[in-house]
Formats: sequence, structure tokens, C-alpha cells
Amino acid sequence: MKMTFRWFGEHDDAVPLRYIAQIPNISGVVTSLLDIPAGDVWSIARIRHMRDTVRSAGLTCEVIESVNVHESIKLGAPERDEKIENYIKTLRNLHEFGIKAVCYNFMPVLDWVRSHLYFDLPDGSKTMMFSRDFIENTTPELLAARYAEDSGGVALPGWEPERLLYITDTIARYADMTDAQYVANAEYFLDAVIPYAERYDIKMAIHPDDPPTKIFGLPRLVNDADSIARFLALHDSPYNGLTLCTGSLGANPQNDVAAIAARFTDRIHFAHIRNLQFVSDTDFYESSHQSGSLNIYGIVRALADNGFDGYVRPDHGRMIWGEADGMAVSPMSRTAARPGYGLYDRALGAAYLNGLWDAVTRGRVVN
Ligand code: CS2
Ligand code: MN
Repeated sequence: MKMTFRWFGEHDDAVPLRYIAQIPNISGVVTSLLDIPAGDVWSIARIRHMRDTVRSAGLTCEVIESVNVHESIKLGAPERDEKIENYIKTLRNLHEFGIKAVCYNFMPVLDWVRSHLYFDLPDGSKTMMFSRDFIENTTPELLAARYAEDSGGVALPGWEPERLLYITDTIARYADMTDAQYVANAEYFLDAVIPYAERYDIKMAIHPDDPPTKIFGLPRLVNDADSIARFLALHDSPYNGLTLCTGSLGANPQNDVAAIAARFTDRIHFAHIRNLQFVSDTDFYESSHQSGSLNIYGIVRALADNGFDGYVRPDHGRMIWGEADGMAVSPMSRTAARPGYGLYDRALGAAYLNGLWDAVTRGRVVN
């Protein structure tokens, strides 16, 4: 297990790299070039600068989250071949700088969806929340406006301004898309890209749908054991793998996340580990890594028992210790902290996960 921490880049993150390097057992950061639009090639110069910046803090830069998939690929539109070629060029360039894993998603138009970015908990912390009723009574446009206002102008990954410009039109383009067609579009992408991932030794790790249920009538692809098995079989290679996002999969109470972790360990290259607290069958808030409805111990144990040796990061944390006070600006920087991505609760999460990992693996006899 290699413990990492998500970092959004020198101009886009309130948390300095040197603070991340002080968290026990952190080997590296998971980062991205957020300003490059999906479908464009990541240049050698930009990748080199990103990698060198991370290394100068004594951290490794081996995982990218995300290289986003252009909408034409998800839609199966004519421009997809050119965009897939660009994706492959980006993988080639990332390979030059020692990138070992790429997390991406295949969710139409939108990435993750929440009803609240800063939901107040009784202990004074703030956290993200999902209310099914709220989502069913809003529109993607209203939600995007709400996020823009609540986040104090910080671009949220998955809700980047260029994506939002065409949100209404893009959603309309999915109106006639069947689930079978959507799966076929994913297969087309994998058949083109995975042979190059093999050549460049980059493990592709798809992120599950978040939440793992239908949103705004859009197609869904990866959200439970059956759909994970179907996805991995579309192109059967160790390089076609999964990001085990416990909070995404766990948002469906029918999903046994520990069983999913155990069943697919050899294809899980990256794990996002977080907890959530259900307040009803459909609604939840993101709780601390230790306390919530999911059995994080059972999930970590399932990974360890099955020989997991990929990357892990603590996923979303609450905003605690005043980190989201005022304008959601961190006391450490003038850059606003992103909801879910403050320093303190994620650092606590990393420490908890490190402790669990030690407890389940130390003293084992290795054959
Ligand atoms: C992440 C996703 O912050 C989050 O919720 O888990 O946005 C994730 O980075 C993407 O889906 C991966 O492509
Ligand atoms: Mn995740």
C-alpha cells in the first residue's frame, strides 16, 4: 500500500506541499493539470514542471487524477478518434515522467454530485451532503450556480467552467442514449487506449459513478459489483483497472464495499477511502474516516488480505478546526479550500488508514 494525498497544483490548492510531506507515511501526491481542457494533449513541459514541483517537496508524482475523457468519446461522436489519439499522446508524455497510474471517470457531463457543499454538523464541522429529494427537485444548471456561489469562486474538479458552458446542450445529447450504447462507447475507448497503457506501463483506474445511482436521467456505467465485472471484462487486461472509491460505491446501501474490494483486488490500482453517514436509505453526509455507516476496517482488511499493493488516498474530509470559516478561505493561504479537500480531516483520515493497515498487516508471515 502506498499512501498518497490529493493536491490540486501550486496555484490551485490551499494546502502547501510541505505540509503534505509532514503527514506520517505519505509517499506522494496525486495531482493533475486542471486547466488543460479534456481532449487536449498534456505537453512535456507542463508535465515536467508538475513533476519537478512535487519532487522538490520530497514527494513522488506517480498518480494522475484525472486525465478527463472528452465528451465526444462518451457520446460516441465523430470527433472521438482525434480525442482518443490525444489521450494516448498524453499517456505517452506522462510515461516519460514516471507516471504509473491514471484515475479517470466515464460519467456523462457531470462528475460527482452533491446537494450541499458545506452542510453544518452539530459539532461545528462542515461537510458535503447528498439529498435525493433535493437533487430530484433541481436542475443541473441550478446546481452548478449553487456550487459556484458556495465554493467562493474556486473551480471544483468535475465542475470546471468550460464544462458548464455547454451543460444544457450536452445533457440533451444524451437523451436517446441507451445503456448498451454507453457501454459500447466505453469499450471503444478501452480497446483503443489500453494497449498503449500496457506499452507505457500506466495502470488505468476508472472511478465509479458518484453517486452510484441515476442522476438527471443520464446513463451510468460503473456502480456495483456486476457493472464493475462487466466493465473490467470489456477489455481484459490488468491495465484496465478500477479506482475503489468506497464513498461512491458505499452510497448505495446494497453495495458490500468490502466484498467488492476482495473480489477485484488484483484490478484495483488506486483506492479512495472515506466514510459516510446515512440519514435515510438515499441520503447521506460525508463523515470522518473512522465514524460512519461504512466498515472501513473491513474494507482495508479485505484489501490487505488479498495482497493489495496499489495507491491509497484518504478521500473527502470534513472542514474542521475553522478551515472553512468565513469565505471558505484556509488560514494557511489565500486560496480557498475546496469542499472535501481541506488539510486537517484528510490528514486524520490518512493517519487512521495507516493505523488500520499496520494493525492488519504487521506481524504477518509473508510466504
Ligand atoms: C473525486 C472525483 O473529488 C471527488 O469526488 O473522487 O471527482 C474524481 O476525482 C473523478 O471522478 C475521477 O475522474
Ligand atoms: Mn473518489
